[in-house]
Amino acid sequence: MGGKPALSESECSTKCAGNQDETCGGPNRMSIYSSQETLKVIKIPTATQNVSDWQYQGCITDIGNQVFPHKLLNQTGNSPQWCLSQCQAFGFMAAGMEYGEECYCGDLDGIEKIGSQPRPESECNMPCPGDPEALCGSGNRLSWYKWEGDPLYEWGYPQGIAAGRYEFLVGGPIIPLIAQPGVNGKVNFLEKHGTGEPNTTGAYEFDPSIGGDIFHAFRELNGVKTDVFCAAGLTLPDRAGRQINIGGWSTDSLFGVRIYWPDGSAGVNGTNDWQEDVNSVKLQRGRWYPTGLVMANGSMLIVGGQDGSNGPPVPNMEILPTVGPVYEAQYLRETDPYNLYPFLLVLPSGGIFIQYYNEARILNEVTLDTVKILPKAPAAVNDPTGGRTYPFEGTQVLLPQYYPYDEPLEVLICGGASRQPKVGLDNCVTIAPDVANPQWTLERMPSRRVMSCMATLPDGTFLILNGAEIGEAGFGLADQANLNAVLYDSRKPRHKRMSVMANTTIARMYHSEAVLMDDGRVLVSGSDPQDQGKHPQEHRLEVFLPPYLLSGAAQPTFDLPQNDWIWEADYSFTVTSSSGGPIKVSLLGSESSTHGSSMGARILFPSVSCSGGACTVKAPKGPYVAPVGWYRMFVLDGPTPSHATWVRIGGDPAGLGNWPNAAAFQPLPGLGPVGQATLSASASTNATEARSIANVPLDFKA
Ligand SMILES: [Cu+2]
Repeated sequence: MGGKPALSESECSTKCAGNQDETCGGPNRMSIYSSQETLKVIKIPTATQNVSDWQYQGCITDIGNQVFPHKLLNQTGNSPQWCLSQCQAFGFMAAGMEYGEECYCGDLDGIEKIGSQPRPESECNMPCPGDPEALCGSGNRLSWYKWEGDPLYEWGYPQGIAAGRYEFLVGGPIIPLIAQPGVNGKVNFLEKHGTGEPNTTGAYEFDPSIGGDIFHAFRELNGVKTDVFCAAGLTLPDRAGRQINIGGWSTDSLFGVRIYWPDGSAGVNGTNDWQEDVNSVKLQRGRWYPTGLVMANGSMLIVGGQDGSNGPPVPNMEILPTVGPVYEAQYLRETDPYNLYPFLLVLPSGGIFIQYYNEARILNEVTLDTVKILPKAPAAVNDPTGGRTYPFEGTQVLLPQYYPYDEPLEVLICGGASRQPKVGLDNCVTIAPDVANPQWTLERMPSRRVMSCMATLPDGTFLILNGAEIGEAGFGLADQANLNAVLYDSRKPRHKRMSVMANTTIARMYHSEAVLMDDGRVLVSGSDPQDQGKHPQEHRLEVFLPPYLLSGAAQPTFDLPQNDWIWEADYSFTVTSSSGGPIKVSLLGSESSTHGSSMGARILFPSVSCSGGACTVKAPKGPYVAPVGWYRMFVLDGPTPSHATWVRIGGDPAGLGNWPNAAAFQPLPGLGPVGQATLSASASTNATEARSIANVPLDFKA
């Protein structure tokens, strides 16, 4: 420490006591021998002034390690180079080293918040273990640096109506575990057993056109026989747009397959109930916390879960309607219990994307074998073992696909949690799975969020909301509700896409949901935290009004005569808009929201041409760009969306309209065009080219 080479060899001139022919140092001089070829002389450590665009700022106090809150420990490798590059990768623009081995990442406001004070340079005097010529603070002293390159993130802070607005909508009869918009323009709610008032059926349909009238806004549905806690939901591509609910909690519930045929219309109650008979139609494996996906061939892939409360993992997948045995996936076994409600989607390449815990891969849609393993998703700067799926629970959506759909599809995942300690992640990650060498891009979020929800909006933006800053998903395991909504706008440059929007006053913790309604508002529901009363069991429904509904512009209207589409065909519609300017069309995949998982969500912007109010839209390419199923079509007049009209794209190739052919599920909608489904409920005339499930190739079929 502090040694340096003497000016001349002659300063080591004292003869050695045991051998007068050799010299052994001199006054305050040491003769040094080394087993290395050349001895590396370490200079007196000094503060490194800059590392790329990081600039050294000085030595400051850091009592309690709070100035920059994200702590990394590196007992052998800490250095300005190492520490600052870690912080930079996760979007932190202030950082420092302390006590030699400690690295801290944070933000500029940390210094003021904590009241940190400058200290003489001499107090930051510990060399860095990874670079002993550099200084890394000392006890309670930070050598701190500021990023002075292009900002690593820029967030928008819109004011007034540009920030959107939360509004109270209506009290609810239950806490919906699942919220699912239906082809009848209503939103279906399912609750886990016992969340609502005693003796509810656990199933209610909410009619947004009635809205705040609690006595008429909800229709109670019967027929759910087992517990949907915590199941998956999808909309079937059949002509009726039936909703399916899959899996659940314990015994028969685990195997549950429940179906609802949405009927009625805005302001008019339907009469249909849920249908369920676990003795005639059930999963092959019990699944608590599974995910479902309508595949390109029109049948369903159901993945993962656990065998009930505290049960063993169910690290496999199966097809519905049932064909073949289950497909075992070792990677799901190895990542249990952090892979529940995995994220699934159909890729334009024809593969199936799966993201689970902090891993992701592409599966062959026929064999379900892995085609490509993607890099691990980064989590927290100080914890690569954090994750994105339950219980670390972030949310995944797809970024918009624009005609002619030749840009690689990108997946967006926001929020999640680190493992040690369990803290919400303050970043989103994106990846384009189909490109040759896919890499995750990380963008800082303005706040931490676990149990995030994300609503795909018709203008191609995404509303990130709900959840908590601390903890993980599950009962009583999270704290510090995140009351702020963030808007993610994929049309802006990366790292500049997020805006801090309006706040709510209602904590939306575990089992809260957010779905877009047909009128363009976002329905925000639930919270079932069971945390000894710290946060309420939340029955109130709110809506979030995005800025596009607050501008005062009238929502355009349109009339679409044909809503049963085949890919790449042209469909005419007429638009009435107040601006008379150019319009756009978006198509939003039907979604079911539970646990922050928006199963089925995607958004496409097809080609549109208009002459006055007479327009033509070209249906997207299928079935990998726009998988079969129901979509909501919106017309956009500038930023302002119309109400949605539901369209089906790609027919019902798996013939689900004739499934399940069991007594409890009669009448079936049958096959054929959309419009007639309600006219002849039990007819099953085959008007479209249907591919039966038996013809769906599956290599692993027994
Ligand atoms: Cu749950």
